Parts: sequence; C-alpha cells; structure tokens
Amino acid sequence: MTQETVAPTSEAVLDREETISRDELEALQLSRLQHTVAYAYDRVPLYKRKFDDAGVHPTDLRELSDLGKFPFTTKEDLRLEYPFGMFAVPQHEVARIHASSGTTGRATVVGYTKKDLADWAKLVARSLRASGVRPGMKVHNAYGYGLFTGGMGAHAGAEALGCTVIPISGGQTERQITLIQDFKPDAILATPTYLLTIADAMMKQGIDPASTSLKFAVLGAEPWTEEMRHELETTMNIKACDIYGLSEVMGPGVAGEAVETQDGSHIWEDHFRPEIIDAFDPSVVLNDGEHGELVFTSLTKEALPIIRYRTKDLTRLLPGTARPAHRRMGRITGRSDDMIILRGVNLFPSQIEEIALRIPELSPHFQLELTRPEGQRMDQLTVRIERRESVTVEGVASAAKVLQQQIKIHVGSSCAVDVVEPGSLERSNGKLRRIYDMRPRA
Ligand code: DLL
Repeated sequence: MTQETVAPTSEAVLDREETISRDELEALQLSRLQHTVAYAYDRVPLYKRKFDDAGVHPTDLRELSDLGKFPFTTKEDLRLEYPFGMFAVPQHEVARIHASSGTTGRATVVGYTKKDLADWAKLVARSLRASGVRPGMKVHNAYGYGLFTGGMGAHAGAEALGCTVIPISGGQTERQITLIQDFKPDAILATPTYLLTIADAMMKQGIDPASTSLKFAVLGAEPWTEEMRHELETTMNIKACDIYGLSEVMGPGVAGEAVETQDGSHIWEDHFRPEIIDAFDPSVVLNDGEHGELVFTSLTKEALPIIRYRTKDLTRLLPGTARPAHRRMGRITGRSDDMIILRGVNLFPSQIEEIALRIPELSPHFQLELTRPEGQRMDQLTVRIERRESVTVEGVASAAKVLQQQIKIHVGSSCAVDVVEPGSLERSNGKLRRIYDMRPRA
C-alpha cells in the first residue's frame, strides 16, 4: 500500500432530498406518511388495536397535521410486544436485530429489512458528510459494537460514504490511542464523554491530544453542551459535530449536524416526521421553537414502522439552515426520565455541565449524587467534580464556591460541591452515567 494520504475533496455531493424545497419535502412526507400508517395498521396488531381504540383510521390522514389524531407509541408498548410483536414483516425478511441493553426493564427489540439497513446507512453517511467526513477518509469508530445501534450503524454509514473504517468499538482506551497514532485517522466517531476519556488518557501518557491526525469528530448517543464542544475542539484541535438518533426510530443518523454552521442537527425529514408535544399534556402539539418532548414517525421503515414514538427527549424544532428544508433540533437539554427534581426544582445534568465548564479551574469530569441524609426529609445534591491538573488548593476552594453560586443563580437549587483529585472519578466507556441516586427507595 502506498503511504500517500488521501486528499478528500472538500466539495460534497449531496443527496437530492437534502436540497429539495420545503414544499416538495412536505408533499413527500404526506405520501410516505399515508403509506406508513396504512402499512402499520394492516401489519402490526398493536397499531390496529390502538387506532381502533382511538377511533382513527389510516384514511383519516389527509394532511400532515392529521397525524395529531393518531395515538402515541411508547417504550412500554415495545416492551409489552417483546420480542417481535412490533415487526411488520415475516422473520425471514428481517436482516438484522438490535436491542436496548434492558438495564431499566425488559429490552426493547428492533429489526431491519435489507432496505431498512440500506436507508440507515445512507442517512448515517449523509450525517457524517454533513459533519465534514469525506469519501476516502479514515474513520476511527469508537461507538460500541453489538446490540447497541451505535457501532454497526455508524460503521455501515461510514462504509457507505466510501471511508476506510477502523471498527475499534468502545473501551480499551490505551489501544485506541495506539491505533490513533499508528493508523492516523481523519475522523473519530464516539460519545462525547468517551472522546473526553481518550483525550484525558492521551494527556496522562504525555501525548498532546491536539497533535493527532484527527480533524473531525461526530459525537452523540448522550446529551452534551456547547461548552463540551468547545472543550473537545480546543483540546483535540478538531471540529466536533452532533449526531442524534435512537434505536426505536432507527439508530444514529436520524439527525446530523453540518460542520459549516454547527447550529444543531438537521432531522432527515424525508425519512422521519418530527413533532414536539407538551410532555405533561401530550394532547398538545407545540409550535416550532417551543420546548417540549420530541416525537417521531418513521416514513420509510419496513420491518418496524413507528408511529408517533415518544422519545422522552426534551428539545425544540428550529428552521433548517445548511439544509433549508430539513428542520433542526435544538440541543437535547435532557430526557424527561433523567430529570432530577430537587426540592421542587427541575434540574438536568447538562445544566451542571454548562455551568461547570465555564469555570476554568474545573474539569468536565463530574458526577451528581442525590442523597437524603438520615432523619431529614430534604434531598441533598452533591456535585462531585475533578479539578484541573494545574490548579492550586486556594483556586479549588474559590472555584467550588463559584460553582455553588452559579447553580443557585441559574438552576435555583442549593447543592454541595466536592472538588476531587484529577483522575479520581469513573471515566466513560460510552454513554456516561452522571446521576448516582442514593436516596432510600420509597
Ligand atoms: O444512542 C443511537 C446513537 C448512537 C445516536 C450513536 C448517536 C450516536 P439509543 O441507545 O436507543 O440509541 O439511545 C437513544 O440517546 O433518546 C437520547 O436520549 C440519547 N441521544 C442520542 N443521541 C443524542 C444526541 C443511540 N446527539 C437516546 N444528543 C436518545 C443528546 C442523544 N442525546
């Protein structure tokens, strides 16, 4: 093999659907939606039951806003239909199965036909290309392989784009570093907290994370903030973009961010119709720009069509920019089931990340611990956070105070702050657990 490096073309060739007008896109959505609701009704008993109970029929879908008449689908529905009750095709047409880990209940199982896999790869390729990755680039894929959709989903997309894929999966951080140095990849695909783990481990080995061959990172699978983007981009000298997705709807690549604007992920609306609803009153469909829970309906899926799936992800819809017809989603502030309610105040880990990373003495490595001290009725939140390597003892004391004050001002909660030694908190291998709820079970 020659040692010459690939000179990726900066001009990307876009899919036709990326450049169509909003009107054309909505016409496409309507015809695909009409097909999907009829297809789901005819083939999946759960949808027939739910539509009949709600008194709606696929023929009631005459315009896009009619979608609001149809019932929601939840994770609980997928659990009750475990394992294959949601499938709309016979098993021999299912080319692949993925599943959630099932740590918080029964696993949810999803399936793909060959065409679904091809569509998925196309949309991941589209997302990666939007984020700066080009055919011919070497891509280090550190998303976990297996039943989780991240590894194989990202892999197939990078291959479809025409990249050289390095399928390392998550974990074995030392080995990741060796391969990054030896194989000289152009792009890395990982969760934001795992990329942080890699950067951190490089520094421990005396390697400057800004000195590697990496130029692009495409990060997702967990909430992250603009402050974390800044942290990763500056320490690693890369451009970091978001990729969003969830297994029930497809996997990574439901939405992807453009590197030239870095202003939130474009939802690929030729394949998914998004809505935002009021999480507390789901009958209310909110307008673009309003915050609420994200809901998706698939428009082209064969093995597992999904109608009005409640993601529990909290965000808002924004107009398209780099891909004008495709609306963007704001950053996910959190999941409705990840929200900490502390003495009546709602709080998400991403708010703490945002505040902590603005304090130069504090590192992005933190955990949130919830306790209820003996004999007390009030819950206590402790933010345990590592100091930066270079900080003095006096610096740490004042940083802790600033963090405490800022949380009180911006979130409205009182909390304790415990600044700990660099390297003392558990590192991410993929999706990082931020919340440690030690309160006695009711
Ligand atoms: O995490 C799919 C994925 C893999 C997306 C790799 C991006 C990259 P699940 O394991 O089903 O699928 O988890 C889906 O993760 O509902 C969100 O709560 C969260 N999530 C995914 N991407 C983002 C993101 C994959 N970019 C759940 N920002 C979703 C914030 C994200 N949260």
